[in-house]
Amino acid sequence: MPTSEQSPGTDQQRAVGAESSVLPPTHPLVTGRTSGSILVRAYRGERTATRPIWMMRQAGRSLPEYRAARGDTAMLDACLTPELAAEITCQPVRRHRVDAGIFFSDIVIPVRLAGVGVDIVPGVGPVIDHPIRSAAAVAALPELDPQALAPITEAVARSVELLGDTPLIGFAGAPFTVASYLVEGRPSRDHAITKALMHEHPDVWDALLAWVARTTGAFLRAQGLAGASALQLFDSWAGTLSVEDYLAHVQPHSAAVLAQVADLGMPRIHFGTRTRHLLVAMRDAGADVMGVDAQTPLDEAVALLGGRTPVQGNIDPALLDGPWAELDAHIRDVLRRGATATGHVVNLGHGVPPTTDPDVLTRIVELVHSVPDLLPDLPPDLPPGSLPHPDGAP
Ligand code: 1CP
Repeated sequence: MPTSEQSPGTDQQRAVGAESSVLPPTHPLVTGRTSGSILVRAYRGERTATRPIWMMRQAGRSLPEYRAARGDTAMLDACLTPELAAEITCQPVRRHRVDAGIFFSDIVIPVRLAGVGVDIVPGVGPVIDHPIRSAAAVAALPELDPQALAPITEAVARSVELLGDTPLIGFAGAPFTVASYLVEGRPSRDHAITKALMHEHPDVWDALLAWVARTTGAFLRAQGLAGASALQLFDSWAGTLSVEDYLAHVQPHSAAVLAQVADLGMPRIHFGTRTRHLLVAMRDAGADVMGVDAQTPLDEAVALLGGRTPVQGNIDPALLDGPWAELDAHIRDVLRRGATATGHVVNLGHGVPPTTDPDVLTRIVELVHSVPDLLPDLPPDLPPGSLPHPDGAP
């Protein structure tokens, strides 16, 4: 497996699923249904003749068939209704012919399943009944009963059945991003209350993130065991942290989540926005693949990571509504830069905006599949940080 020497975990932990004794014999990585897919091969650091593509937030808001299937069902109820969640998971695969399904769920689902009062308010996002800001509130957080994950296991199994040879990607929110909702109580731009708790009460902070890591790790593991072929950890808001704060207060907890699924032997992808300065630290939390945001050119990300970590990304979602010629040129540039990686899975730099015309997404998939891999020589193993930081920081 071509990952850096700095990345924790042994070769054995990254062995292909077929060699993992943990996965059930019916798992698609074990039966071979998805282990030879271009997605899994690219995640494992192989160059594929056609670049695989999927898009974050490909399921959901941009699709009329999603709005029809969901009807009046509340978002979190839809996630916890296995037939519906599986149907919504498959919709973008049928329509766009993407190379993976992303499980239809949300990062707050394990929090809800543990018994914390949380809802997704239309037009707002996750809202917590009683924000968690004290030692007492953290101590009172309920432990997730593994039985509560039954609807997740069932929805994943149904999705995998419907997807056939197309791999399913499972996901979870990373401790910092999930904790930021728990502490703030709702979406926040600056995460000020969260960062105050981190600095003023580091013990309370650590206890909170350890709870999130256990809870969200169990959610992620359930998806892997039930049939997902890769697992992505979303630390969407980690980019607002300095490297120092990330290393001291966040990385150990994200590492704990990734360690909870290491023995499954499936690719683990780690992603956050505005994380150029954190790419190496996030990889070193135990990721096999790094998701790259729209602000970081892929070839720079590859070099920062030392040249051997497969990457995922990074079409700029801001260009999706613009002229096709500009988007076409941008996608070809992404493919050129991505060709410097050992493995490259094409994606957006962040999620599909709800207003995006679905036909544009289909056209993107067709374009990516029509461009043959450029297969230049791989770059030498560059030391991390060999390219200047864009902000002039070391
Ligand atoms: O009413 C609706 O339709 C709700 C919109 C919606 C959807 C479709 C939310 C609310 N979540 C989801 C599904 C979802 N969430 C998926 C699966 C679908 C797919 O990707 O195709 C995934 C992977 C997520 C993950 C998620 N939820 C993240 C991490 C990814 C990212 O975008 O950075 C985050 C931060 C959330 C929280 C969340 N849930 C929903 C919203 C609107 C938000 C963001 C709110 C904010 O701005 O803080």
